[in-house]
Amino acid sequence: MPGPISRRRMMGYGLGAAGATLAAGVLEGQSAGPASAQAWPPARRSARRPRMLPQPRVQRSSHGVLDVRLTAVPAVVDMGAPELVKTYTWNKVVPGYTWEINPGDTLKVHLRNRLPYMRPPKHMVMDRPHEWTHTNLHTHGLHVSPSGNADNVFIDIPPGEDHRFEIPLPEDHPGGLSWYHPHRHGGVTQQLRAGMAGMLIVRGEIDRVREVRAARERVMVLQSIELGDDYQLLDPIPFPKPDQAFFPRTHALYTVNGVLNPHLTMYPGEVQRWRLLNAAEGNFMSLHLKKHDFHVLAWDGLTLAEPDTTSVVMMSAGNRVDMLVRAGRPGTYDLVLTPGSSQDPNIPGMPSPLRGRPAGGRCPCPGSRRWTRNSNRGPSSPCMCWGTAGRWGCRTRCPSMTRRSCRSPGGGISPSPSSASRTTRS
Ligand SMILES: [Cu+2]
Repeated sequence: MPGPISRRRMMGYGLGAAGATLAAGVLEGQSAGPASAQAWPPARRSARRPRMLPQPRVQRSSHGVLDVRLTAVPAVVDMGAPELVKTYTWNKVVPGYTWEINPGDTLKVHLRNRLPYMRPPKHMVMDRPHEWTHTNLHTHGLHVSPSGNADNVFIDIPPGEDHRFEIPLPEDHPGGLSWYHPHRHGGVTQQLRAGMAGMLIVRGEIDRVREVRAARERVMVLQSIELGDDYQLLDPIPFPKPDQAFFPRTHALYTVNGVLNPHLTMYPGEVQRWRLLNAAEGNFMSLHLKKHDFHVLAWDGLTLAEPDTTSVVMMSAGNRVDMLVRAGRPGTYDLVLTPGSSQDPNIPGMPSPLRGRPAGGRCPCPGSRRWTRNSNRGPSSPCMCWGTAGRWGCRTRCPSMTRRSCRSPGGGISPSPSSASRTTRS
């Protein structure tokens, strides 16, 4: 691992260019799958939007211990979507609280599973969704023991039961970003797409660099919350029919700290430290801030030898990025999030939000073989085409689909996303 960024390396290092609008879109698709078995309170309209970027509540260690209670529980959450969202949460919030801890500390978690009871499946197949309301805890990124009552992903906590985890961190644990999420096989995807994830910050040397310490910190947990027609989490379908998905959904909400399209304000010239996590299940997320650069300090909790200046960061699922951003001239700038997925939507059982009536037509993308358009949603509905060269091709919205935006070789995220505020995924 490269050494931490020293103060000397930081000096004379100019940060590039403001007020930023975080853009995380709503994807509309067609109805899929049965209603959830969960009995939700009646849906109400969501309030106030757009809104300022909230920060998850922080739980800090004291006297060498971070002792928290973590409850897996269904809740109704206001994400700024057209309706309130009914989903599974940690402690009734999405994302979960931010945990902040020091090297040598012990993390104690009293996990209570209050998700709905499920009957054991008649035909349990290991690689299909099963017992998705059982849970456990993984501290993704921590260099800790994977056995006993520590970061043991084989622990099973059925609904109604509790478990006490005790996870000591080594004294020489590097500072950086990790995160926590359920890792109980059979239900990981279901609980991640519900929103059960939180940031886990280990403080360390990088935090003591004066320029880094001076920057105001903002945590940004990027998620893809997958929901049915009524904005409720749907149950998985372990044995889907050809036109069904394992994980049915009609809405995918790309949220930042649990809300859609939040706004963030900075003073001109102000430097902020943005600490990002891609907690979406199986989604890449590409990010860039209009007319600004990112100065990346660390990836996945590993501090770089020197800041890496870039205009785009591409985060795979589970990636964490720590960066400095300097606001430029006064104005409003979009922080554009372009999601993508390696899952080919043509494979039966794979989640496809765009499983609409194929409208036909010749695909406008060079070298591609198929073009499907969700014809129910009018001319601005998302469409996509798949290249023959790769597992997945470009995706953009019909009206602006151009040759240029489709030229990513072998598939990939379109280099010129068509919309800042509405985004699509496979
Ligand atoms: Cu993980």
